[in-house]
Amino acid sequence: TTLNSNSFARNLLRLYSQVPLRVPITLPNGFTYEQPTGLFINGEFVASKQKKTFDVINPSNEEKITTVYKAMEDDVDTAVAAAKKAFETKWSIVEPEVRAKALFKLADLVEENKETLAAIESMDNGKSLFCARGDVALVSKYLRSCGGWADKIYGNVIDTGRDHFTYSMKEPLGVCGQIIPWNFPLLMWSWKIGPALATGNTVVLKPAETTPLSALFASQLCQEAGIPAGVVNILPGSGRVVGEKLSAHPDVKKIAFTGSTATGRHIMKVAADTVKKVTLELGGKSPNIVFADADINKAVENIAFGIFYNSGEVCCAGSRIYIQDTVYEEVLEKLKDYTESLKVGDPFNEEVFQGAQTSEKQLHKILEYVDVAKSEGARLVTGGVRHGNKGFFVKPTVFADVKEDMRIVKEEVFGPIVTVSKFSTVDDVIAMANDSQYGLAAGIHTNDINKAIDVSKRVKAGTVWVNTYNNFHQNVPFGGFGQSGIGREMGEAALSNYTQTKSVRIAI
Ligand code: TAP
Repeated sequence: TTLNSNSFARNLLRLYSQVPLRVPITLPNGFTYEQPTGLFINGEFVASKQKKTFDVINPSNEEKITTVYKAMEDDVDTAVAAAKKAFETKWSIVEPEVRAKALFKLADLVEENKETLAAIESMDNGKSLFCARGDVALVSKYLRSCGGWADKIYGNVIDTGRDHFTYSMKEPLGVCGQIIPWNFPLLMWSWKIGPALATGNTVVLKPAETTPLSALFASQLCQEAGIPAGVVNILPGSGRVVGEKLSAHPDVKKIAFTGSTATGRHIMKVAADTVKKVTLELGGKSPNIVFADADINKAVENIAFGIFYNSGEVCCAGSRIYIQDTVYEEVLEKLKDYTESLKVGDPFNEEVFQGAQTSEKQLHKILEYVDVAKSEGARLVTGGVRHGNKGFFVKPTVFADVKEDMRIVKEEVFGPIVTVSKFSTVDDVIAMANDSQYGLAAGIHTNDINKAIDVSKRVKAGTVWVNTYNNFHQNVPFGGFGQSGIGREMGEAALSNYTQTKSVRIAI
């Protein structure tokens, strides 16, 4: 009885002590802004039906930032119904120019709010302001690019002889469920909603539980941009409840997911019951190759940027470095010095390159991989420890002299840890580079254009960077070969994830 009355009291307390739907938050840089904390459904911030909430933690100081409402299955039903209605009555039937204008306006609003958005992202995710500003810049460019596509979704007139008139159209799919990770919360929000909205779909998006703040803040900008109520719905909540329900929901016609390969595989299975279209952007273990004829100093900067950018929490991180034998010691020495020169710490310090890992779970996962690498016999060149004892910081870490069958070479760590291997011939390094279940990206550093073209052709990866790395552009498709995913984001390629072809034959 005591237990029952205790839980009754707890439920009552939950129902009557509601979290406000907006709270003032003072950012670490001293600025104050208003953070929405509700679910964004049908153009309004609302409490979850069951009044459940969760705390959002700042990974740089381990303190609570705020509490937000946590969506449950019944909230998913409400949001999907709102998105379905908005699809049928508004967004899919307007002149495409209306969608274009709204996306252009949204891009402008992101630009106008760029410092606030970058600061929210740094506070919530732990990434340095330097990285967060880069994300926000790409967000506005990408949304603008989507606005440009919105009125250029064309079908074909197909010659089928004199007795028929035949044409095809590209139609939207309907309500799209979108599930995004915590490493690029705002950027993934834009990669998901941009092409979906441009092609006339409506969305229910679930941000990662660790990082819900920027997507909630940005959904107000959707309203301001004139995107009708119900077109964009945001449901903070857990993957196992909200993500699962979206993947199974019969009124959700498509799932777009970015995250781990294991979760992607699971989502595909759940979505199979209702035969949803599924696009996946998953993990990676991307090779980054330095040939002896490269500009060595530039190559060193690129390979360090390739792994330590965004604290190593990048699906396409160049986490396997391959150095040609004749320059192996020289590059390794320079990489060690360069890595040790990178400033780690408070993301709001303008000089900091690498901020905090996003969660305590990631911190532990990364440090466990340090132990794995050591026990496998990899040579620790630098790093390999936590940085400080408050906040989830890890020193940029380099392991050399690894063997290709070690777990540290095979498995995605998703942190600032890189392995370095030696190779002698082009054929050898291609075999090593392609020996992976993944195929998201690859880097090549050489001054020989023929070698660059040859290796780019032979390496199995969705993106190949030559003499650069982690270099994104809104018009360039991004996505994986092999178990790194299905479908491409950005550029024209992203549009086909959100349209279906209808063929019409008229007998004359
Ligand atoms: P995931 O499980 O893949 O999380 C990504 C998103 O999927 C989150 O929004 C998550 O929700 C949701 N999710 C989790 N389980 C789900 C389910 N059963 N159905 C539908 N959605 C579900 O990744 P994680 O556990 O946070 O991180 C583990 C590892 O995944 C990392 O160490 C890293 O190796 C990899 N990872 C890769 C990427 C990219 S971009 N390739 C991104 C993140 C992580 P919650 O809010 O409940 O977490």
